[in-house]
Amino acid sequence: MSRPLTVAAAQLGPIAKDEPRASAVARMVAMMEKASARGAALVVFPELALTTFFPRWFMADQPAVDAWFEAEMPSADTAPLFDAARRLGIAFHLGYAEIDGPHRYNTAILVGPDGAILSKYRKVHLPGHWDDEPWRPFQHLEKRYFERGNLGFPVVDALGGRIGMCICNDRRWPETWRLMGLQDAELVCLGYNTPQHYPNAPGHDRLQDFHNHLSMQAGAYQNGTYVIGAAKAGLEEGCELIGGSAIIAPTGEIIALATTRGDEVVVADIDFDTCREIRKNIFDFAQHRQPDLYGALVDPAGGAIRKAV
Ligand code: CDT
Repeated sequence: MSRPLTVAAAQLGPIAKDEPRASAVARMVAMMEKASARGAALVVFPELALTTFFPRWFMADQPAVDAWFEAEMPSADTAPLFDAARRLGIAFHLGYAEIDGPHRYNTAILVGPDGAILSKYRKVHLPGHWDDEPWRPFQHLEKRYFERGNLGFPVVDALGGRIGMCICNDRRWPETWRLMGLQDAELVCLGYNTPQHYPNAPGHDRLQDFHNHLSMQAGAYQNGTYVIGAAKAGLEEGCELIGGSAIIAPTGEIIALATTRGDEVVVADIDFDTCREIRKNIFDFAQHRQPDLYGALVDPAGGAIRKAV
């Protein structure tokens, strides 16, 4: 049997601090049109795709923070994405800052070709710090501006396969992937904003692209799932963001790769049935997992194991 789908990663180049959402949305609609012309039925956009990556600035004034958030989806600014989905018959994945009553999340949605929201995910592994740290060349205040996501790691039946989502830093954590693997995910969509420079460990700057692909390729292989990773890339307000947007097969192989740090669409043909080759052989969870020995993974004191031995 075969369950084919043509999919796209839509990498965004930098978005300036003063670039209106309508302008970013127009760039994204142009990429949806390109992806559709190349046969894609799904386009994945990056994390926080509607604006510049605002957590790089410390803001004490809550209304100033809230100006970066979306109170409704779709809104007047984002409606053109939903209109394009319907006009082109194409699904999309979008990352944005969500305000829900008193709660604020780093969120991603999967939208069907009819413009209906099929699934929502709120980022769990928030990186960075809480307080103003002016020594940094740029800050990373996700811990301050967002709450931890409260929707788990949903995997839904859509577009002929089982589709899950995670966001940026989540991709570095094996638990993210396995929780979706346990739900038989066949495609994981994710967006990222990853600075080339990591102020806490500058020795890792040369490794950022490697660790990006390492995390996504390992997540794909160890769970027998496709991955579409879409970057916000390039020099954004003095902060260089890596590119490397990629579509990855369940074998862990990269099957499409962006080569610029600007707006770029990469497309690949996938077949959800390929996931079974990995899941029925190497990673047959029912046959080979040993969950009775994995308790420390979910024990809050798990980090103390080594000391206790
Ligand atoms: N956006 C995001 O999650 N970025 C992180 C940067 C880590 S350094 C604070 C990432 O994992 O790429």
